Amino acid sequence: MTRTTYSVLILALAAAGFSTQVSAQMDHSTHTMPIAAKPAAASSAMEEGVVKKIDKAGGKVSIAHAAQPSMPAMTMVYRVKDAALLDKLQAGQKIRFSTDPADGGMTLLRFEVSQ
Ligand SMILES: [Cu+2]
Repeated sequence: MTRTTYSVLILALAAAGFSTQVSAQMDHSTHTMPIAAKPAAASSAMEEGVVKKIDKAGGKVSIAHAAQPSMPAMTMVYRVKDAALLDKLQAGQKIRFSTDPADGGMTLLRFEVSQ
């Protein structure tokens, strides 16, 4: 990301009242729009996805999530609420998971393996 686009992103997020979320890692910038427009839309409902990569050092996990009302299917990098979750996740797992609406759904709260 160039310095210019980064600045623009900061301004856009600040204007939307999300100035604290600048460091959030997203694979798709489109994710920002529904979050900023409708915080309440990011409910705690379970989402479906497939675990792609676990980054224990970074405390993150990549999940290819299924299409949702506000978003097409895509792979996104999530933080985890509890680092212990990273020990239970395995690449290739099909899971149902919930995320934290407080940060726009970018933090994995819990998951269950689906068959
Ligand atoms: Cu997404």
